[in-house]
Amino acid sequence: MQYIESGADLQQHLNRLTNEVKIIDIHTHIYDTPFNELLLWGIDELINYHYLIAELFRKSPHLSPETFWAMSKSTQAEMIWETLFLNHSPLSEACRGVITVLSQLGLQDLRTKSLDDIRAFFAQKNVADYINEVFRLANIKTVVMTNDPFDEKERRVWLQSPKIDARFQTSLRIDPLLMQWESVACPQLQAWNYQVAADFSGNTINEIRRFLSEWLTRLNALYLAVSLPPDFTFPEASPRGKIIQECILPVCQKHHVPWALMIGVKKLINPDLKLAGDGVGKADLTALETLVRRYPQNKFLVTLLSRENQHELCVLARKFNNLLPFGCWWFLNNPSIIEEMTRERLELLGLGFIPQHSDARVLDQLIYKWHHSKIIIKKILFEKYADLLSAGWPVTPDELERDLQNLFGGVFTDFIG
Ligand code: RAT
Ligand code: ZN
Repeated sequence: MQYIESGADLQQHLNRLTNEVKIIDIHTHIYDTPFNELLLWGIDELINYHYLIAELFRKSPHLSPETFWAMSKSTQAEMIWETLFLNHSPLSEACRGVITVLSQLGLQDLRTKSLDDIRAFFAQKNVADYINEVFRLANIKTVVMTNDPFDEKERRVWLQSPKIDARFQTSLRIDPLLMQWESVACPQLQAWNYQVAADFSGNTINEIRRFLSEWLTRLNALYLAVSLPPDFTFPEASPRGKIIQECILPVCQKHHVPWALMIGVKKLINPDLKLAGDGVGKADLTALETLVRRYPQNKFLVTLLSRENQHELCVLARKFNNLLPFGCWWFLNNPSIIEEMTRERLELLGLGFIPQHSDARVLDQLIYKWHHSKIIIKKILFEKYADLLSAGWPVTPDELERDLQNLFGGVFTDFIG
């Protein structure tokens, strides 16, 4: 058995293995080609990312949201490019991401290029080939899409039984069912001929179950997902509490799929900013504790938006093996916080967590989200394996490879079974 005995060797093996490991990206917002315009890619989409739109408004005190939203997408991109990249150095994580993508795609001498030069570079690409190129550069094995039957454009595609590339896996996302039962989900289900009533009379519960079952089956979904506010509580005497208890939990159990809870988003705290207008709040994890304790037959994938909740989540996961923490979500997907969270999770959970997901909304973002995250994860892994070596437990290259494959995919596939 050949052990890795020096820091230099450890570094070398980690460099090689983090480059080579194939990633399962368990939460994204990208789509395969049958979804047509829902698949976002290219420079204008990259620049119009909602993370950057929020940054644009900070730097443009005289820009009104109405004016901005009335512009064409290309004019919006020009304004963001000029404001965030040319008039200031693009130091934020989301800005740097655009630069990483362009560099990794092979665009050289970026400082000599205009936005139109960059557009010309993308104009030569064919989307099917470009998906291959991005997956190769980011070393992605599969991505899990976020599939929302309440999105009419997406629903229409699903009803035509599209042929989906096996690299694109699915998850059923049902926010309106829990967050807007009376105003959106109930009337929508009625319009789709489910026999439901806002007051849950008659056959409503069975019909909601039928809706969930049909869509889990239609999508062949790996999990069911929902994003929840920080004040989420459970149990709760509300439509949300009732649907969770009587529909979500039993249906997930029956289909053997985990329920992914993404908790901590304060929707539209600045409505003028639209998708860029959401905020964050610290959650009370008593609700999650109750769920994982009361429903040992259910599996829960959980990501929390507030930095302050992360330690508590790790402790809860130590007590309940039906709970799997995943990713550094949204406002946490920044080097300093990824570093802190990854270290904390390794210390409390060993290799029993999913360190990252990309949340890519634009195909090309897979490149930077993974490139940036892997640098940090590798750094923390080096530190932890070096500590283990000092403590008297050197590992072999094969063991290192096994561990990395678990972190970047195996833990998830084992959990979903
Ligand atoms: O990170 C994001 O892009 C957010 O806008 C959300 O999509 C979030 O990740 C979610 O899935 O709700
Ligand atoms: Zn997301």
